Amino acid sequence: MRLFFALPCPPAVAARVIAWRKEQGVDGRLIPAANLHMTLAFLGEVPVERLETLTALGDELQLEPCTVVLDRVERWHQGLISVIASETPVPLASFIKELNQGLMGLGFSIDRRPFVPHMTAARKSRQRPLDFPSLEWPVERFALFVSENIEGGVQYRALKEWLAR
Ligand code: 2AM
Repeated sequence: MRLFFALPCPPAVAARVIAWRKEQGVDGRLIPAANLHMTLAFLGEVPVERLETLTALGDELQLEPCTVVLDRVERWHQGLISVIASETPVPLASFIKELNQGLMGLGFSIDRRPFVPHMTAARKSRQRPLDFPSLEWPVERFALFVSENIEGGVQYRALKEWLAR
């Protein structure tokens, strides 16, 4: 199973991002509303037997409610349009530290690059949108997602969700 921990995008934020994409005429492969998320830790292919240890880790972790402010847009490799938060709220930074420590303790390899809070809005886009209006993302939950191939694309499905507390 191709797994990752992420923040599911709140519907109100998704609606704003989709409206912004339209206004800006963002082209390429637009990420469907239901797939919008912010990756916290990407695990890659994981044997199904390991699922229980991962959900147990999620049970142990505590994410304090906070607000991420998406405030700029960049065009990355292969035309990936990413909306970015220039700052990581302290509760989210400590959560990611604990998540990574937990994952390492379970033998998973983690991304060594510094965490940049971002959400992919489109891929294979030919140009960078001009700007992105500042947008608040209330962080109220995190989830363990599975990436599944479906007809005509990919679907990210939350296997388990936890409320911030
Ligand atoms: P992206 O948002 O930057 O595209 C599901 O595929 C999620 O995991 C996506 O959000 C994707 O990041 C991220 N992801 C996919 N492959 C990855 C990799 N090799 N390293 C880190 N994140 C990855």
